[in-house]
Amino acid sequence: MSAALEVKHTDEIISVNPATGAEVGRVPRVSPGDVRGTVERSRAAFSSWKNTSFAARRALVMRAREVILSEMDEIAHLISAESGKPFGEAIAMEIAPVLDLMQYFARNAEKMLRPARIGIGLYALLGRSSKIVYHPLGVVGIIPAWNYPLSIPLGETAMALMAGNSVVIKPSELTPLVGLKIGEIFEKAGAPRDLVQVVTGDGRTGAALVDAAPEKIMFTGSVATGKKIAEAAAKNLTSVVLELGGKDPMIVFEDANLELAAGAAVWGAFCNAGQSCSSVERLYVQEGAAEKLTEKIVEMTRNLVQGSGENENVSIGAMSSEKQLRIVENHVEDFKKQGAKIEIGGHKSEALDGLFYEPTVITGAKNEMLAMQEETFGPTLPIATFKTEDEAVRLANDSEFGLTASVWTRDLAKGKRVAEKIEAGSVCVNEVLYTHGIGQTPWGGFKNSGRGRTHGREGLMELVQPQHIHINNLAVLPDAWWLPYSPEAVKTFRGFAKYFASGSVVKTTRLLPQLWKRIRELRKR
Ligand code: TXE
Repeated sequence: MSAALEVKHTDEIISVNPATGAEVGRVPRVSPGDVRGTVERSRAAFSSWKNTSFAARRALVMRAREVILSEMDEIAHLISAESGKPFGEAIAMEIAPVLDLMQYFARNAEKMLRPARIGIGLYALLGRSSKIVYHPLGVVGIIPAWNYPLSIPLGETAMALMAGNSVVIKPSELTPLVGLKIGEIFEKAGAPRDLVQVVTGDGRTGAALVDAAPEKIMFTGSVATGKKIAEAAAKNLTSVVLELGGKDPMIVFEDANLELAAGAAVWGAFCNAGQSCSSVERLYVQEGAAEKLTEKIVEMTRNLVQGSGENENVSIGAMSSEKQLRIVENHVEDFKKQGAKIEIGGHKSEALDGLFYEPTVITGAKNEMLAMQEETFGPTLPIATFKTEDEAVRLANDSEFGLTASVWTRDLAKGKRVAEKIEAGSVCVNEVLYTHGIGQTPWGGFKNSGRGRTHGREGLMELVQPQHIHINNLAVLPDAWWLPYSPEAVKTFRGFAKYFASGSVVKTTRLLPQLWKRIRELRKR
């Protein structure tokens, strides 16, 4: 592969189109000192933004949507040029879902973050009440990967802003111009100065952002880098949300609609050239349906056009980097060595220059094989078989990862039962891959697939700090547990343990005479 397709290590990063090797643009590699300055400016922007009304925040996010809509094709071309994905896929899988997420949080964050009264059981009988108020955190540092260079950081940015935070994004070194575009979108939308800033660079710039102690880090990428970030963030007690890899299983039972399941498997494994954290990386089909399903999958795969993302007839674009292509080659080689069969594909595309790997269907896969355990992140679809429901669940859960999964069956009761047994953050029945696009629902993984959640109510809660406000609405008597202690106090505390802590009003009435004695004792002192 030509050197032009590598990221060059100079004080600037040259972004190249992985489909053609052509330069897309150049950006600076921002130094650690400048990153610190950026975070300081972000903190200053936060001090005003945190006081804005939800209406003002909503107006900004909705204006940013308008900017995106007015530049939709230009943005989709940029995504396609930097990442290699088809132009149409950039619209379908990045722009449309993030626009939906933006309008949802713009319209609903206020309601979701409204101060809420909470039930405090018997303490309410003592005239107390409690409510939760949600405060913004401060500076949110967003470190995304290259596979969804617009939708992941932009969605997190919109949510962070709605919660009252300021944002610093360190985009992937493979897609820095899309990252800068996010800053430009908010600038055009009239965001206050320094509210959304973008620092371009590689891992060192990312590490500098973590070291600059923002209040939160939202990271998407590999497990190895996720661990490094968690360790570095711990020095400042910065909390992190980690969206790491996946090895997502698709389980197809004999009673499934095989035509649909085949289409879902082909899209789920090959869209974005297989570089989605929720890609179908392992397909388990019940023995009786294996032959028919495989035939359909191979036939559909044969008809897919691969090429430059600019061509609207292209379904499979280039891979994002040479490093990623090598991983796919190694995994396919391993499948071959271990005795699995390549049904179609299995090579770097010879007919095309650039980083293209043929969509590849493999049968005879076994969980013991390396590529059934490590994340491939490429256009491969390994197929294995199972006999029983229990075996399917066991095979699917035999992984260090647990991001998403899907279960295919016409028996919805079985589908739901199996779904709940799968160790994954998001499990679909008769659907595949796309739930990251539903911004209303929480996104995140079990096991090594991550920590914390993005999206949904749970994701919004990652971007605020809850404050408990507790009020003694009567406040005329001392509390029985105040100092000084005495034998009367100890008697009362026993009563608290036996009656009050039971949660029962009836039992607690037995405590009242003793409670009154103790309060009188305190008042006399
Ligand atoms: O990710 P990295 P890479 C998986 C996939 C892929 C592998 C490696 O299996 O093959 O990860 O991809 C920044 N401190 N996923 O190398 O290195 C870096 O600049 C702070 C799954 O691209 O994790 C980039 O912005 N930041 C995943 C981001 O981290 C650092 C999506 C991701 O880089 C840093 C992508 C450091 N020390 C890859 N080092 C998914 N869940 O979707 C690097 N970075």
